[in-house]
Amino acid sequence: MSTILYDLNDGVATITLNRPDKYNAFNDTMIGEVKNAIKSADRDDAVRAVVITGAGKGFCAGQDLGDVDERSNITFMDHLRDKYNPMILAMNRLEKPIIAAINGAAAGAGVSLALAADIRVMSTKASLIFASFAAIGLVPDNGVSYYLPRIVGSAKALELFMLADRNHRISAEQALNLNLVSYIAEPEAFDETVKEVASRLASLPTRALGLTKRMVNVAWENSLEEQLDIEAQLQEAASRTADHHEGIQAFLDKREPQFTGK
Ligand code: LHQ
Repeated sequence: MSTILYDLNDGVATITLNRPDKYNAFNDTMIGEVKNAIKSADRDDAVRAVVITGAGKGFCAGQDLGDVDERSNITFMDHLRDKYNPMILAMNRLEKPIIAAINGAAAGAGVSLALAADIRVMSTKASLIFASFAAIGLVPDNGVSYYLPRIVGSAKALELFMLADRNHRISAEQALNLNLVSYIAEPEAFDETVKEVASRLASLPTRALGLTKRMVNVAWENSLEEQLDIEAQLQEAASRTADHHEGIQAFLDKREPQFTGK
C-alpha cells in the first residue's frame, strides 16, 4: 500500500504523507515515494507548484523509530546517502516552488523536510522540533544543518539543535518571528491559506520562479562577480519564455497577465 497520496489540481500537485498512525514518520517506502513524487512533478508540465503536507494530526515525526532495528543490516551513513539524501536533493533541484503545509508537529527528518521546501505555511496548532536528533543521541540530518543556519543564523541554529529536550517546541508565532515560515493560520483557515498560496504560486511564470530558485540556491557559495554572471545567464533564459512576453504584453495592455508556465 502506498505511504503517500498524490493529487494534481489546477497546477498544484499535493503530496500527502500518509502514515497518520505513525505521525507520518518515514520508513524506506515513504522516502522513496516522496522522492519519486517530486521527480514526477518535475516531469509533468501540468504541475506548477507542489505542496507537501501530512495526513491526520501530525506533519512528520522524522525517521520511524520502530523501523530502525529492522534496518540493522544497513549503516546510518548508507541509509542517508542511498535513501534520504536523494529525496532532499530532488526537492532542491525541482525548479518549481515547493510549499510545506505544516499541519501538525514536525520533528527530526520531518522538520528537515519542511525546511527543504521553498515556502512554509504553518498551522497555529503545529510545532517545529529541532531537538529530536540530540534527544536520541544523533546529529541533525536531511539537510537541516544546511538550511537552518541559513535562515536563522548559526548561533540560533545551534541553540535550537542543542536544547536537547524533545518537548522544546517552536510555536507557529515563534517560527514566524524567526523567518522559519512565511504564513501562519488558525486550524480552521489553514487549508484555505495553503490553497491560496499554492494557487498564487501556480499562476506565476513557472520557468522564472524555477530559475530564481536555482539562482538563490547557488548564491551562498558564489562571489558577487559569479552571482552577477549567473543572473545574466538566467535572465537570458527567462527572457526567452512565453511568460516573459505575456508579462510585457499584459503590462502594455493594462491587464492582468495570464501566465502558462512556458
Ligand atoms: C512515532 C514517531 C516516530 C514512530 C511519533 N516513529 N512512531 C534518524 C535515524 C536514522 C537515519 C536517518 O535519520 C534520522 C533522523 C531522524 O528523524 S531522528 C528523529 C526521529 N524522530 C523523533 O525522535 C520524534 C519522535 N516523536 C516525538 O517526539 C513525538 O511523537 C512528536 C513530538 C512528533 C509528537 O508528539 P505528540 O503529539 O505528543 O504525539 P505522540 O508522541 O503521542 O505520537 C503519536 C503516535 O505517533 C504515537 O503512537 P501511539 O501508538 O502511541 O499512538 C507515537 O509512538 C507515534 N510516533 N513519532 N518517529
